[in-house]
Amino acid sequence: MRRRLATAGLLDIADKLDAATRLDLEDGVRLFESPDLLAVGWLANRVRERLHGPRTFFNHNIRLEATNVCVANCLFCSFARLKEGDPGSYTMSLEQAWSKLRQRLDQPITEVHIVNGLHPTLPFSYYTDLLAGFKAIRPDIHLKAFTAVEIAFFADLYGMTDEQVLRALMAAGLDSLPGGGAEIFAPRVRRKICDDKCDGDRWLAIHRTAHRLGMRSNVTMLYGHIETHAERVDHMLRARALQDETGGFQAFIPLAFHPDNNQMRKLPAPSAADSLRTHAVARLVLDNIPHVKAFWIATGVEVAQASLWFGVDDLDGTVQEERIYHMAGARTPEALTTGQIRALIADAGREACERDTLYNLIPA
Ligand code: V47
Repeated sequence: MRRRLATAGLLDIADKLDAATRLDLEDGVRLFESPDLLAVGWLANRVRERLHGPRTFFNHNIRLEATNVCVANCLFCSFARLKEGDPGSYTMSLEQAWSKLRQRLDQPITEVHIVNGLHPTLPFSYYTDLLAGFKAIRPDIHLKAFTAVEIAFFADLYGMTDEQVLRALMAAGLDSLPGGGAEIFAPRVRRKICDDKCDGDRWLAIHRTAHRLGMRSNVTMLYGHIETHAERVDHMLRARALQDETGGFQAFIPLAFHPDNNQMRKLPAPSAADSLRTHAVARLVLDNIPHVKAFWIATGVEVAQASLWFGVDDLDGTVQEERIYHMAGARTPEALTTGQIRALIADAGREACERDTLYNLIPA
């Protein structure tokens, strides 16, 4: 393997990894630009197996997008509608939202993952009631809800600090923050693709506060549009720096850009090779974030399976009724059963482990 790593121009990086020396921006870019994808994958797999052996985590969750009305105009988004009443716009009543869980009381779901548009006129009580209502239906359910972009929007709209918003939502039942809205932290990219939502520094500051308040969270990265390899690595390094401070991130989740029905539809979707490499580089650069997740809805099931040999140890969950990716052209199923997830992990030669949101194992 050393000869192959040398030919790939990666021997010094392999030596750094062996010596537990951190990779820097230049190393990350070289991993993106090495011609030998399998050598990059081999290095990432070594780290993955050192951390998790063959274990591959997933959870039994549902997804809820309570409204797609959103004042932001992100170029990559196919889900949002600018105003209430625009064709395709919707806002669920609280009863409609709660019924998504109530209909499934026979299923041992452990998590509701909630992401919404930035709705300009709903009262703050809509969100606190939403959380409290889910807890009333299933007191033990974990509520992973509201991206940092939503938290920043609530703070500005309702005249609170970010911390006050987080505390109020926690009092209503919020358990952790999902990783959405991170996109690419670099200001050059953010200005072009999502100028009208919170910037990267505020996104990170909100997660810092959430961690200080005792919550865990995730961090995503939207890749395959206008960002450079250096901007991808820079994004990872900013997440790594916050993780050094707080230790509150559980998983890093690269999200493959889907071009249908949005303002960047002329761009091609990232290739399978790019997806495998991006997950692998994340595993190698992020030496302090325990899990790298392939969101199978975004990568496709086949790439998600292959990624389990490229640094990935988590596949998200059953999901059910996903809209953001399906409105952007995803051809993956809208849901998988836990049996199907177990089978696709086993088929990839890995060991399926059901977890809850905080990575406690759930016996099969
Ligand atoms: O922030 C929107 C992305 C994210 C598109 O924390 C798109 O466990 C690709 O954050 N093409 C929301 N991506 C989803 C998300 C997530 C997913 C799975 C697990 C977790 C977690 C979080 O979806 C947005 C944005 O980056 N997105 N539109 C699109 N056309």
